[in-house]
Amino acid sequence: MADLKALAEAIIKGDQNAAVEITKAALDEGTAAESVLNKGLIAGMDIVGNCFKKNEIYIPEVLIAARAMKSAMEILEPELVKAGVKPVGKFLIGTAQGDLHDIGKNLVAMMLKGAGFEVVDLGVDISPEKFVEQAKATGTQLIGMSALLTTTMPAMEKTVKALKDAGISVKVMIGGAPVTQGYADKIGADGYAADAASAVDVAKNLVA
Ligand code: B12
Repeated sequence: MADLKALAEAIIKGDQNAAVEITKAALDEGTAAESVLNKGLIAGMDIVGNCFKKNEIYIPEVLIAARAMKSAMEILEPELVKAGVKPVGKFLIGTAQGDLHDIGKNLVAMMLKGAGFEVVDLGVDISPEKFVEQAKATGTQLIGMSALLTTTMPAMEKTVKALKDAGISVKVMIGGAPVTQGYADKIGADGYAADAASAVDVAKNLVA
């Protein structure tokens, strides 16, 4: 019987080899891909997210855990597709127009992937027009925007307006060091989170 607790443990420790080996062994034994995902990978990332939220671990540990998760996901993904497992939701993310800071955005993308979302990462310096175009093209339910510069925050407001003007029914969540809940309220964004682990909770609530 594959040890999915050991898989979660491998993710928490960021042990890429163990994560890949246990995932392969579990699938070879006939364990359902969805169980491997939920009881192994997501369970591990959940703990990583909580420890990060409580400042018990820091960014490097999260990145190492995410790398282990990514390697295991490469093996698991084709099986999930075959089994028709639906993602929790689709999430489109990018940094605000003019903003090249992507470390926080990448962390949020990884944590949401870890929580079972299908993540489309548009990258950096995304214009309101591109967000609108990609929202239409992907049919996403949720968009995330990240800004680290006070000068790029207004681009978030423009993007929220552009999405509304285009009549796209999508929830928008924003974040980044200078961003606050008050700013999210002011520009009409649906959600805000101060860190990547809280972003998962906010995202889950927004698509629920
Ligand atoms: C690394 C860095 C850079 C790197 C970026 C590399 C990269 N690939 O990201 C480089 C060197 C390129 C850079 C460039 C610049 N930078 Co810079 N940079 C930083 C620095 C040191 C760290 C930022 C960071 O990565 N933090 C770590 C991440 C994990 O934190 P975070 O992004 O806040 O993300 C967390 C949360 O906010 C949240 N979150 C983030 N995004 C999202 C999105 C959603 C949807 C949600 C829900 C949550 C969420 O979750 C994350 C994880 O918990 C900061 C200073 C600092 N100590 O913060 C300055 C800083 C942001 N930079 C600054 C400046 C001024 C610049 C430049 C203009 C400098 C220059 N004169 O050229 C350029 C601008 C480039 C551009 N157009 O974007 C200023 C901004 C000042 C301001 N008030 O606007 C800062 C604050 C430095 C300072 N004290 O002056 N920078």
